[in-house]
Amino acid sequence: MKDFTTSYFTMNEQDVVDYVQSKLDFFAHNAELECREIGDGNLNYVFRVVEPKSGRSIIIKQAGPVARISDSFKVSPDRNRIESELLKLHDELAPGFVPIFYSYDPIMNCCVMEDLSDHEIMRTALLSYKKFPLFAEHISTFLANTLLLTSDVVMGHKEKKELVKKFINPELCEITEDLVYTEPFYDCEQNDVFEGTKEFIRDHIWNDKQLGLETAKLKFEFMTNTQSLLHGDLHTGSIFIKENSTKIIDPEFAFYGPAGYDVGNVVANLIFAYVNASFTIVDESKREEYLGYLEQTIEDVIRLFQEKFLQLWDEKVAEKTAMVPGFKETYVNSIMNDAAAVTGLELCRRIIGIAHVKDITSISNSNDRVQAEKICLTVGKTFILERSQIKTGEDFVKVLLESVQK
Ligand code: SR1
Ligand code: MG
Repeated sequence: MKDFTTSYFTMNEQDVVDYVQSKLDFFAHNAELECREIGDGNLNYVFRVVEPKSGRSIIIKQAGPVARISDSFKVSPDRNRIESELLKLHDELAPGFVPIFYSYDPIMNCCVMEDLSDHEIMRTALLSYKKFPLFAEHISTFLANTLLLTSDVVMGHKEKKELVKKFINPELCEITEDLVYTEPFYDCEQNDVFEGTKEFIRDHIWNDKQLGLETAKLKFEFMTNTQSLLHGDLHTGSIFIKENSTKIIDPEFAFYGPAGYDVGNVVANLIFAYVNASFTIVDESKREEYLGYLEQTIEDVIRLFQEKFLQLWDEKVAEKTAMVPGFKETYVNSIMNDAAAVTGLELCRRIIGIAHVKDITSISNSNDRVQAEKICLTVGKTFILERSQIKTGEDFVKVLLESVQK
């Protein structure tokens, strides 16, 4: 058996079984265990360990020294510490919305958590046109709690700055700065553009000077506004879901940034599901029904987020100047403007940049895929350029519907 106590190495399935048997007391001593690597994300290795006899299971997530998506991303395995710390904090701030966390190992850069195999990855579920009537309730609670309770509105400012220090995450932030805010907006070598969409991208994105200016402003907002402790990568692949339960996973991109970042990511990824459904549901009435469900979900997420955020503000506000009449409305409006901008950035970067989403890449007819990509880019661009006008859930849906019709 390899030594897990002195120096880090990336584990294979057998190593993980040995690790679980020698380092954890989750299973009985000498339990027969099976392990499979099940990760499908861009960065890490995820192992599911099962004891077939009892049916009990556990997840071990290990950060490798380079990203799975490409060796060119050398990212510190310390991201596993950030993820572990945030899963624990999220469990306090938004109980019930994260997997049970068991342990973190700073030598092996891995953490151990609840197996959520009875849930489904939300992106996959939406691509099978499933509906989750409680999702908007759940995600709005998660967003309002985690974003407000980690901000200067509620926390002591020194205590908050300590948290900023703990969640300094330069390498993962650099990935976001490059992949979300920079590369998609010029003809960067690392971009990965679908051939049929390239001309449209050149004409409507790369050659648009106003868009270039706005994305530059937004990048500096992302880098300098330490408003709330963010999840940092809250797309539908970071959400495990079933009918009555929503669990937010994978917060390794966590850091202090603009609160609208997480909100915008959720909305953009609902829009990817929307665009997918527009092209893949053949039956018109079923298509309209599912699109209507997604429109309503987007509207509800924003509306409920605002309601819960304002309510929580009244209950928890500790900063005197934040009690000044009119301030909380201004504050929420600016989160909405940021959320709109990030919705747009995410819609553009997943089409142009290196990290795509299945919602679009799985559209098998290439003419349809080009059309779908143009819609994402048109909607995305509108969200970025018109962000200051977007305040309510209805506004988000209106931008989507109007841009789809363009
Ligand atoms: C190199 S990582 C590429 C993308 O995957 C993650 O999930 C983030 O979204 C990141 O931008
Ligand atoms: Mg992830």
